Amino acid sequence: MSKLYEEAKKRYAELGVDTEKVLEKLSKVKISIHCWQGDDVTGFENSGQALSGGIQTTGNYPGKAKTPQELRDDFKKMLTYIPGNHRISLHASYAETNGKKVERDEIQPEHFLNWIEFAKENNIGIDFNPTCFSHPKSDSGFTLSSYDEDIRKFWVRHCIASRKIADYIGKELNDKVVTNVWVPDGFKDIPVDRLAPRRLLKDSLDEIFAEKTKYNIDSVESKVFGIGSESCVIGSHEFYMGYAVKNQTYLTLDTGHFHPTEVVSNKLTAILDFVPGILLHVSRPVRWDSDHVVILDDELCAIGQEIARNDMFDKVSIGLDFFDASINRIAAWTIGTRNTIKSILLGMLEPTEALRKAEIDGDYTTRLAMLEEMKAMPWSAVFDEYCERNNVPTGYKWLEDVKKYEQEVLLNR
Ligand code: RNT
Ligand code: ZN
Repeated sequence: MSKLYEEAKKRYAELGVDTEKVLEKLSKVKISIHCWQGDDVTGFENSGQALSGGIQTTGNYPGKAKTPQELRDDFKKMLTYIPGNHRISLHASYAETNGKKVERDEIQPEHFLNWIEFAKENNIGIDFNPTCFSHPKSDSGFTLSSYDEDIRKFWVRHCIASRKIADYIGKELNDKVVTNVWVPDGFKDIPVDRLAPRRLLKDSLDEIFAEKTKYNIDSVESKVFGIGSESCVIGSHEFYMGYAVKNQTYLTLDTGHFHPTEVVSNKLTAILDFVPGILLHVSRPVRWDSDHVVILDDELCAIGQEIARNDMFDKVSIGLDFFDASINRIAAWTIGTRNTIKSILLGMLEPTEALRKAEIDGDYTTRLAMLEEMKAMPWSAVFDEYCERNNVPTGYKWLEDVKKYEQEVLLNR
């Protein structure tokens, strides 16, 4: 135990916070780390199809993973910098088909056996996502809400196949797998009919979720706009919130998918009691982009506080969704994931009961004073201690190792 930690432990104890209990609790929090930061959302279909669906990676940083093995190597490397035990979120487009062309509506569990093996070896869970973009059948900008019945049905079949894969994975790992449905559907310019496509999307979702699954958990993700869907997104927040409440699916809240002054931290408690669970896509919006690398900003801290204060860990699944191709991808993953863990730790280190008491008593002076003092508490010593106990680097040390890996592995690709 470091001197700094000992000191921090005392300081927190004075406020009634037991850092040992916090570290114990933190060790149970699993982050669902997205696989797609490692290869710029390319996947392994080798179709030559560019990333589409109104999301974009920019930058050409060398060393991106081009094969499933490279992606797994990089993911594994990244995990050595992350304290705790976590999960990997896969997209259907990361299927391994042995060079054979397998259409998206025909993917099978067998195409994910290497990923299952990888998860078992590294003792991590898996979450899943159908891939309804970067495909000729999504070129019109519409998938599950398409007026073209062939196209709509194709994507329905793809999502059903994805759920079956998720269910299989769950059975293999004896674990729940959250399958997140996000579609890019929307209009660039002002549509005449917003209702019909929304009804089509609803019908598609009903068809997709018709069959019961055992290990799979369904979730639906909204968006406010995308590139090419600036005027109307079919799967908007109200649409999916209504759908999730009515059908009791999980609701995915991507922190990059709302208006600039709207925050997900304020939505968690509003929705929590009306859905079986929430999947977070922790991200960072910057102007048109919803997917910058997550930094430890006010909103991230507020999310950590909300989850910790209300002990929502059972109902909120914390997933990540960002992709930056202009910096070292392993570093991007590490920064965003460590920050997310830090935000949870910060939330847990709060003397919530004392703060709540001040609030109930109407003593907002104390509440504000305490909240501000908390910002300068020695929480980083607690984070370092957590890293040390988990045998992962503290401070900047992970970066040196990333640079070494870049020289030895990434630049030779
Ligand atoms: C897109 C959604 C979606 C994707 C990933 C790749 O705006 O956020 O979650 O980013 O599925
Ligand atoms: Zn997302």
